[in-house]
Amino acid sequence: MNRILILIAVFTSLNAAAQNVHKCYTHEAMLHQEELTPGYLNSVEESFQRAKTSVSTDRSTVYTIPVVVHIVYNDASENLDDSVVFNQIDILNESFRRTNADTVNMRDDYTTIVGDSYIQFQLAQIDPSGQPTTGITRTNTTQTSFLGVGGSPAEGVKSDADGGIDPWDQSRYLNIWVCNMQLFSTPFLLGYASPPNNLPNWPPGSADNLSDGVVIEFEAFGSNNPNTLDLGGGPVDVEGKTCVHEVGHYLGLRHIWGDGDCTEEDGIDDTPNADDQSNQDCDTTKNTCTDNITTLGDLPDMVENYMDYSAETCQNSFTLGQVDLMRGVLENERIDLISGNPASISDVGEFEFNVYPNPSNGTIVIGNIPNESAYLRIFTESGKLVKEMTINSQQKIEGLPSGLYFVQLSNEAATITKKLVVL
Ligand SMILES: [Ca+2]
Ligand SMILES: [Ca+2]
Ligand SMILES: [Ca+2]
Ligand SMILES: [Zn+2]
Repeated sequence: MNRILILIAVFTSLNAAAQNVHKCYTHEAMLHQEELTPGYLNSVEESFQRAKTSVSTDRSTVYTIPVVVHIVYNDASENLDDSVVFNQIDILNESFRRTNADTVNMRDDYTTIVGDSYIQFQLAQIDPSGQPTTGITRTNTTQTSFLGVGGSPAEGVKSDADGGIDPWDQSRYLNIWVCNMQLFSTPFLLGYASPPNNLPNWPPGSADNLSDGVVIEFEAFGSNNPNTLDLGGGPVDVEGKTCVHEVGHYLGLRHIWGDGDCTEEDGIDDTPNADDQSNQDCDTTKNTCTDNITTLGDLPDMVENYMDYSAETCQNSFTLGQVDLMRGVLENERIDLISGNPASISDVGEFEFNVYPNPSNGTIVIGNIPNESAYLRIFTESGKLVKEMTINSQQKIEGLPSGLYFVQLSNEAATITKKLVVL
């Protein structure tokens, strides 16, 4: 399909939804993908159900996801400062760890079903070729808007050939592209994301039409963004929660109202259902569907949930059911993000350990390890695993050839990675 046709298709759906701003295009993007590659929705559904049945019973291991933020800009205002990126990562962390100050606004109805996901985010410290990085890329583009470019809704931003930038290894990094997706100088959508879809029955390459990751309209990124977000009805409050919502999709969550009336729900037992897109604001008086939530029964529509379409100013939590599903996705479909991933390099975390001497001549000692048993992995600069073992105390490693290595230690609390130079 050529660009003009896609743009017409997108524009038609804009008219249909004129009274409801497209805060997020994920559901529409999935429907579009289904047209291109029939079976996609079924595949995502199977993935979702599998995640649901393999939810984690352990909610306390901290998972750290390496993130690369691709700033793709035409106008200087779109070239967001590093401080906006850092701010957005902070907001992801406080939202997913539920340390955000506005949780005090949560109504009592839900306090027993919301919580910390123990999922956190960190700008990548090494790039796919093993080089040090800030985890931020900047691409100057001739595209004034990516809406309809390279595949609906804005897939061109994910491709060098269309004026965007190719993803980093999508199994090892969460790729977030930030760009202009305006139509007639007005943002058409605030973001979209790809739900997990790594099923073995999926033909190789067919998901290329919806390349994995998250895309955010540039004015909706971060809470300290100097640009004003105006969807045609005056300035809108921006608190960085569009990105939280889209990362929720990326980790398998659906819209809390299930993209339909009271007969359609999100597959999560502890989230109250709602009528079709009923909440575009912070209206706490609505109760549009009758729920049967364990021990709680019926609850009002939950405008406090990140996966609603409510205003950012009232969103402050995920439910524990949502937490379990996201953790299940990380432990299955997206396991490579968190396990054996040299990209998840971290010098700070739940514990500390030593690698010495560093630089070394090929013989090192891993010391001060966190507890009785930890799992050691050593990767080369290019990510090749060269040693792995369980260690119980100080461990000597000999015979490492010259080069840059990543020494990674995991226990139940965290995975920490350190750089090692062998001369
Ligand atoms: Ca519904
Ligand atoms: Ca539900
Ligand atoms: Ca209800
Ligand atoms: Zn959404």
